[in-house]
Amino acid sequence: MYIMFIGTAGSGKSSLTHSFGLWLEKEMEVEVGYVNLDPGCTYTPFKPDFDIRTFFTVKDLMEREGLGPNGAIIRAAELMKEYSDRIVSDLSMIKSDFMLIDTPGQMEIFVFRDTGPIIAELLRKLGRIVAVYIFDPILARTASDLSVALSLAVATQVRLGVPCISVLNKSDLPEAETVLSLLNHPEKFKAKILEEKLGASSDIALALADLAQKYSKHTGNITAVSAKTGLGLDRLYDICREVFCVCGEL
Ligand SMILES: Nc1nc2c(ncn2[C@@H]2O[C@H](COP(=O)(O)OP(=O)(O)OP(=O)(O)O)[C@@H](O)[C@H]2O)c(=O)[nH]1
Ligand SMILES: [Mg+2]
Repeated sequence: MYIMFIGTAGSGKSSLTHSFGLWLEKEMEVEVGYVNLDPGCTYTPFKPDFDIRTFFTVKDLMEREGLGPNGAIIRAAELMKEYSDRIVSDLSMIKSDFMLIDTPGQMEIFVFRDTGPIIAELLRKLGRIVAVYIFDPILARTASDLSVALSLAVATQVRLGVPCISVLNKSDLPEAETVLSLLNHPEKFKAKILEEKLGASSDIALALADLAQKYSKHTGNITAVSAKTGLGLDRLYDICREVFCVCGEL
C-alpha cells in the first residue's frame, strides 16, 4: 500500500512519515519503504529508500539556473513531472508492505500543479494508494481558519483523485483540543464562526464548514494523531486499511 502524506508547510509530513513507519515496523512487524519527494528539504528524519534529491534539489536548481527560491521550487515541480515515470518505476522496485511517501513542504507545488495527480495516478496502477491529509492545529486557531483548512483537504481529494483521509496532527498540543471539539460538534462550529463576526465572509466560512461536513461523510471523521507522542497511529493504520475494505479501489 502506498501512503502519501500531504499538508501545509510544517504540518508534520516528514515527522509522521517517520513515526508511522517506525510504528508499523515495531507494532505490525511489516516491511516499510520510505520515500522522500521533497527536493527542497535538507534533512529527513527517516532513511529514504528513494530520494528525489538524487535527481535534483531546489538548492542546485537555484545555483545552476540562477533562480530565486520560489522560481527553483516551481522548476523542481516541473522536473518532478518530467521524471514521474522514472520515479514510479524506481518505487515499483522497492519491496515493502507499506510505502510511506513524504511530499514537498509547499503542498501547492505537489497538489495544485500536475506533479501530484500524475504520480498518484501512476501509483494507482501499481497498487493501493491512500493520501493522508494532515491538519495543523496551529493553522486553525479560529473557527473560520478551521473552515479554510478543511477546504484545503477537500481540494486535495479532488485534485489527487485517490482515496483521501484526514488526520489532525500535533494532537499533543493544547490547540488541538479546541479544533477537535469544533470538528465533533458541527453546530458549535457554526456558532463559533458567527461569533467571529466576519461580515459577509461568515457566509463563505459557513459554506466551507458545510462542505467539509459533507465530505467527511464519505471519508470518515478526522483522526487525532501525534507524530511526536505516537498517539492515534493505531487508528491511522486501521483507517488506511478500512478505506479499501469498505469502498475498494475508488
Ligand atoms: N508538538 C508536536 N510537534 C510536531 C508534531 N509533528 C511535527 N511537529 C513539529 O513540527 C515541525 C515541522 O515538522 P515536519 O515533520 O518537518 O513538518 P513538514 O510538514 O514535513 O514540514 P515541511 O516539509 O518543511 O513543510 C517540527 O518542529 C516538528 O518537530 C507533533 O505531533 N507534535
Ligand atoms: Mg517535510
